[in-house]
Amino acid sequence: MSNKVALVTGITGQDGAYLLKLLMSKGYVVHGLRRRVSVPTTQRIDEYIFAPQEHHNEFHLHYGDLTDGLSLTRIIQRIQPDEIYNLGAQSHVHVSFDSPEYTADVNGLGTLRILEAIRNLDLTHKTRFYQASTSELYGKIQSPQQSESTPFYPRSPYAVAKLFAYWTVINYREAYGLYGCNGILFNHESAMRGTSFVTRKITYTLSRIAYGLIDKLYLGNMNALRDWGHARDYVEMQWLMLQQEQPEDYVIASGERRSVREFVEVAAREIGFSIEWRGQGVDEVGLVSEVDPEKIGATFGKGRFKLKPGDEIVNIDPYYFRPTEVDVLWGDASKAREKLNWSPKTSFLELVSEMVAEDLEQARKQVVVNQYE
Ligand code: NAP
Ligand code: G4F
Repeated sequence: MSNKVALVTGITGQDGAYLLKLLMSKGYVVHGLRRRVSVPTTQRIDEYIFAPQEHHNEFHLHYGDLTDGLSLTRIIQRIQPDEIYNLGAQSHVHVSFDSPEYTADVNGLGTLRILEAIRNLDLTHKTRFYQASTSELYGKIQSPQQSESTPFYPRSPYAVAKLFAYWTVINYREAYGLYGCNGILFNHESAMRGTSFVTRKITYTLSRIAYGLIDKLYLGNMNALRDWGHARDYVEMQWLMLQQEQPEDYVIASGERRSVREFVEVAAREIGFSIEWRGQGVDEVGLVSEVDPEKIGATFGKGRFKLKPGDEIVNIDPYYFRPTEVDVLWGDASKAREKLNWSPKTSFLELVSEMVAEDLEQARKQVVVNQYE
C-alpha cells in the first residue's frame, strides 16, 4: 500500500469520483478541490464524505477554484502533494461556445496556475502532474485514426483552451524538469456521467420515456462518431502514467467508433425495444418499432412499460448543433498498450448495459415516489 499524498481537482466530477476510489484502494491520502456552489455537487463522492470515521485520515476536501491561483497555491503549500491530478474543467464543449472566456480561464489558465504554484513552491522535483487532455484537440481530424503524433486542429473554445494547457505541461516538463503528463483521453462514460453529455442523456431519457415519466428525447447531430470507453478503465491509466520512470503523453481510447444514432439504438435494445428511423435532417424522427415482451416483462413488471410500436420518441432539436462540430473521433491507443500494458476492460455493450440498468432503476424509483406523493 502506498502512503503517497495526492491532490485531485475536479474530484466531484465523473472521473474524480472514479479516481478517488482507485487512489483510496491503493492507500493514498487524497485531497480534493471543491468549489463553492449554492447546492453541493458532492453526490458522486458522498460515500467518503459521510463515512468520516472510516476515512477521516485519508480523505480531505478543500474549498478553492481553478480561477483562483491563491487558493491553489495555499492548498498545494499546505499538503505538499506527491501527485496532482488536474481533472477540473468547464468540460462541456457546447457550453464553451456560450462561455468562451470562462472556459479559457478554467481549462487553460487553471492548469498554468497549478504549474506555477508547483514551481514557486519549489516542488518541481517532488510533485508529479497529470493533465486531463482530450481527444477534442484533434477536432477537424488530420488522420482517420488519431494517435500521439497526429496534429491537432481544435474546433471549440473548450478545445482551444485545452490545447493551451497541453502545451503548457510540455513546456514545464522541458523548461523546469517537471514530471508532467498529458492523458489524451477519448470520450469515456458511465452511469456517473453528467446528464447533459449525449450518452447519459440518451440512457437517462429513454429510461424515463419507457416508464412514462417524459415523452421525448431531443438530440442534435446523430451522425457524429465517437470512440466511447468506460471511465473506470480510463482513470486507471491516469494513475499509471504518473508511476513511470519518464513522463510522457498517452492516448487512451477503445479503438472503436460508433455514431450517436447507434448509441440510441443499442440503449433502446438494452431496455427492450427497437427503434425505426424515418425522415431526413432536422425532420428525422425515431419511432418504437418492435417490443421484446420477455425483456420488458422481466424489467418492468405488469403495466409499467408505457410504449407501443409506432410511438414517436426521438426528435432533432437544432439547439444542440454546434457552430463547429467534431464529426469523427477514433483513437489509436497502441502506445498505452505497448508501454503500459493497458487495454480497456469494459466493452461498448457492457458500458451501455450498465448505464441503462442504473437509469432504469432510478426511473423506477421515481415512479414509486410519484405514486405515493
Ligand atoms: P465533469 O464530470 O464535468 O467534472 C468536472 C469537474 O471539474 C467537476 O468536479 C467540477 O466541479 C470541476 N470544476 C468545474 N469548474 C471548476 C472550477 N472553476 N474550479 C474547480 N473545479 C471546477 O468532467 P469529467 O468527465 O469527470 O472529466 C474530467 C476531466 O477530463 C475534465 O477536465 C474534462 O475536460 C477531461 N476529459 C473528459 C473526457 C470524458 O469523456 N469524460 C475526455 C477527455 C477529457 P463541480 O462538481 O462543482 O461542477
Ligand atoms: O457527449 P458530448 O457532449 O461529448 P463531446 O462533445 O464529445 O465532449 C466530451 O468528450 C470530450 C473528449 O472527446 C471531452 F474532452 C469533453 O470534456 C466531453 O467529455 O457530445 C458527443 C457528440 C457531439 O458530436 C455532439 O454534437 O454528440 C453530439 N450530440 C448530438 N446530440 C449531442 C447531442 N451532444 C450533447 N451533449 N447533447 C445532445 O443532445
